[in-house]
Amino acid sequence: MTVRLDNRTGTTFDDFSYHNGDVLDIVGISSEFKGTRQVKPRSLDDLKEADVVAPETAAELSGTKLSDGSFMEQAILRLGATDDRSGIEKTIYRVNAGSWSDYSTPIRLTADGVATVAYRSVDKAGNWEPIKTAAVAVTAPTFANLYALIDRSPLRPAIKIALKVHVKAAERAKGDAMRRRQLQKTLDFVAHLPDRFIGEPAKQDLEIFLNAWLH
Ligand SMILES: [Ca+2]
Repeated sequence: MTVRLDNRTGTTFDDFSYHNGDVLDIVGISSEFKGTRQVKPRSLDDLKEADVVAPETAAELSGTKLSDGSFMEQAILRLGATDDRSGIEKTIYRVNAGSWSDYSTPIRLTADGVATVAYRSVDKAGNWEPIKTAAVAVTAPTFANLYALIDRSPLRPAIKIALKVHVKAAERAKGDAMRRRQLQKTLDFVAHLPDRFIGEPAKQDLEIFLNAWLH
């Protein structure tokens, strides 16, 4: 196959701005001359630098973070892709071992623990970006997580015990209304603890946790 751009198109050598190694998308009139197939561009407008570069997808996480870096109750993951030439065809993602889905709206992650989100985009020329991943830790509002938070917080032993008594009462509460009342009492207890009994990060963590559960 020969590409033939001759001076009948009005193009001169000096007009031709491409260099050795450039990859071009070319359209033109096809013909066959002495057994050789030819493509004849009609003008320089028929030559375009090809899109050979994959898009780039950026992930942005938002939510309320606890001091261990996990997101309380939920994390929102937004994906934004940019491309150098042809533009974004689509962005796809999957959570853990799930199936791939087209990305259209922000992804809401609520499952307790660390989720691995894989994502990539493709441009209109078919260039796929290598798969990127983001590990997202979420702390769900559960009694197990609340006890664990209390256990790892730097609190005086007596305060830990008092807090756990409050939480135990909430855990044993019959019905949702009663549980909420007990959780509210726990929150009030935390809020009124003097600073010398509870460090700022621990207090903040417990307040974030209980508020998320109560909202
Ligand atoms: Ca591209």
